[in-house]
This record gives sequence, C-alpha cells and structure tokens, in this order.
Amino acid sequence: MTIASIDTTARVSPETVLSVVIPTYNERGNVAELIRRLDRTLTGVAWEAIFVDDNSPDGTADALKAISRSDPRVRCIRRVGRRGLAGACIEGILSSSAAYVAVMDADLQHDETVLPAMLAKLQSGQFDLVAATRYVDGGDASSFSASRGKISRLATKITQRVLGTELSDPMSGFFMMRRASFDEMAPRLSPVGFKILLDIATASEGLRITEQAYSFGERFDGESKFSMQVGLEFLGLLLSKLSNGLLDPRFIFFAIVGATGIAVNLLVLNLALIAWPLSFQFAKTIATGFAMTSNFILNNSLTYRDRRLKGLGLLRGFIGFCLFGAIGAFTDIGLANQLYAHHELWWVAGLAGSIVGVLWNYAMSSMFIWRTR
Ligand SMILES: Nc1nc2c(ncn2[C@@H]2O[C@H](COP(=O)(O)OP(=O)(O)O)[C@@H](O)[C@H]2O)c(=O)[nH]1
Ligand SMILES: [Mg+2]
Repeated sequence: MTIASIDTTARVSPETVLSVVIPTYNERGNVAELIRRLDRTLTGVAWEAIFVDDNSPDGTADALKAISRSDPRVRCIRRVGRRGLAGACIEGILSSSAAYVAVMDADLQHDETVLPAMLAKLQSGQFDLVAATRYVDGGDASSFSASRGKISRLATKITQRVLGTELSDPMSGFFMMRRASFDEMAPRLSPVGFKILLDIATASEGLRITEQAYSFGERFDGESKFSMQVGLEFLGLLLSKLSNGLLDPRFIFFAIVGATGIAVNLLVLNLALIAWPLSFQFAKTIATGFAMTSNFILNNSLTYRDRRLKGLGLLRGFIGFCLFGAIGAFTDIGLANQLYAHHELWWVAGLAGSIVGVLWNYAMSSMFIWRTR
C-alpha cells in the first residue's frame, strides 16, 4: 500500500476553537456527566475537553481513557507523583492549541451553560479574559454551606482590599481566556495553590477583563478537596503578590515552616532541660532533632505538597534534608561570626547569618530534595 492511497480526510476535524481544561482529583463519578453537558451546550463550537488528573486513586483517568476511545474530543493528561490544582490547570492550558481556553471544575458546580456567552465575549475582540462570577447580579452562591460561604466572602473581601483587584469573585476557578494572553504570562504563574484565576488576573497589567454571572451549583458526586491547607496556600499566594512577586509562595511557606521550627526547638529545649538539667548540649541536640524532623514533615506536606515524598524517597529526603541543614547551620554560624568580628552589631550579624542559612536550605531543598528546579 502506498502512502498516497491512505484516505485521511475522514480523520480531519475542524480546527478546535475552544479547549475546556478540567483539573480532576477523584472525580470518576462526574466526568461522563460533564462531557454530556458540554456536548449539549457547545453545539456549533469546535471544542475539546482536556482533563488533567493527578493520578486519582478512584481511577478517574481510566474512566476518561474509556470515554476518549470513542470521543476524540476528550483527552486526559495523567500526572504521576504530583498534586496541585493551579499547576494542573497551567499544564492543561499549555497543552492546548485552540484560540480560547476555559478552566472549570469537574464536579458540575460550575454552570457550563454560560460557556457560549463567555466565548462570544472573547470573540468580540474586546476582552482577553472572562471571569465567571457568583457575586454579581444574576450570579448565585447559595449552594455553599453557611460556613464555607462565610469563608469565601471573607477571603474575597481581603483579596479585593489587598490586591486592589476589580474581580467581584476572585476566588472563582471558572474562567475563559485568549490562549495568546496566557502564553505571554505563563512563566510568571505559580503552580502552587488553588486560586489560579487570581494569579492570572494580577499577573499582567493591561489584561482586559470582563465578568459573566452564573449560579454556583451543588457538587454532583464525590467530595470537595477544599481544606485548611488550601486556605494556607491561598495566604501564601496573597503574600507573594503583596511582595510584588519578589517572594515565591513556596519560599514564603519554607520561611514560615522555618519559624515554627524555631518555636519547636525552644519548646523542646525547655522541656528537655527540665528532664536533663545538667546537660545543655544533650538537651539542645534533642531539641534540634525535633525541630529538623517537624520542619521536614511540614515542608513535605505543605511547602512541597505537590512533590510529596513517600516510602524510601521520604527516608532519603529526610537524611538529605538533615545533611544540608547541618551545612546551612555551619554557614549561618560562620558568616555571623565573621560579621560580628568586624562590626560588633550582634543582631545584624545574627540576622544576616540566619537569612543566608534559610536561603541555602531553601535552594538545596528545592534543587536536590523535592526537585522543583
Ligand atoms: N489535578 C488536580 N485537580 C484537583 C486537585 N485538587 C482539586 N482538584 C480539582 O479541582 C476542582 C475543584 O475542587 P473542589 O474539591 O470541587 O473544590 P471546591 O469547589 O472549592 O470545594 C475539582 O474538579 C477537583 O477535582 C489537585 O490537586 N489536582
Ligand atoms: Mg467544587
């Protein structure tokens, strides 16, 4: 058979105009229904659905694979060994070649019937981004539980005040934008955290934004992944934005964890001195051991949550963390001694030593332990 004899025309589909990116973690029971609804709503639009699944234990990726066998508009990027909503959205968007990309949740809380209106707004050429919002006329967030609603409104107020953003619902994860605008800002976005819209909307000046009201629905199936941790990550993003992007959210977490390490160190030292009043050195060794361990555990489950180490990797990581920590401590002490010898301002010397120590530990942890760089 010669190549010329192969008929490819049957496989040529119209160029995709809209990619809908859907991050998933344990959403097996929702994906088929979501695709059905997208199909019903997006008539006349050449669309595709890009699911980004972080290796959900419930087999979401398998369910999607089965669907995509008969529906070529559906594909799934399965990420192994990583977690994180923002990072998943970024990867999904970058994998698209359509002119417009939307991001929405898989649980059917985001009303897909507003997608055509959002697309029309972008196609008018007047806007770069359309944010779907629960808090303008026509929008509705009444399906939030009372406490979740309170948290959401409070976080919205703080965000608006701190960042000066005009978005009425900056915490939303439902939006559509021009792919070209995204490409331009992609290197500046943080893969950590839950609130990618907020990051995007504040990542570049001059982004032309408009809103689209919608009613926030009930979760169709499964459970919410909202947690204390998500709240903390959001705080990290806010602080990072406040520093004008100078401080990476990850570094902010690393520094906060470091501060809790100092508290643990002092607390355990105090207790150990009560138990062994005669040996300061022994008590201090125990205190430092505790602080190192708690720092490692917190960093593994918070700072580097998306790269969390497990099993043997966890043990290896812990040993490395302690070794680099010891080198960091030497550097800290050495530098502080030098500065103190020349300037005799104890706190300047001490602070400078600590800052270099933290930077060293952060750089080594990022490069060699959790390997984010
Ligand atoms: N890929 C990926 N998706 C996630 C992760 N965490 C949450 N999601 C998805 O993000 C969307 C929003 O999460 P959800 O639990 O509904 O948050 P809530 O609506 O704020 O309660 C859902 O589609 C989740 O499956 C994650 O770590 N990785
Ligand atoms: Mg949800």
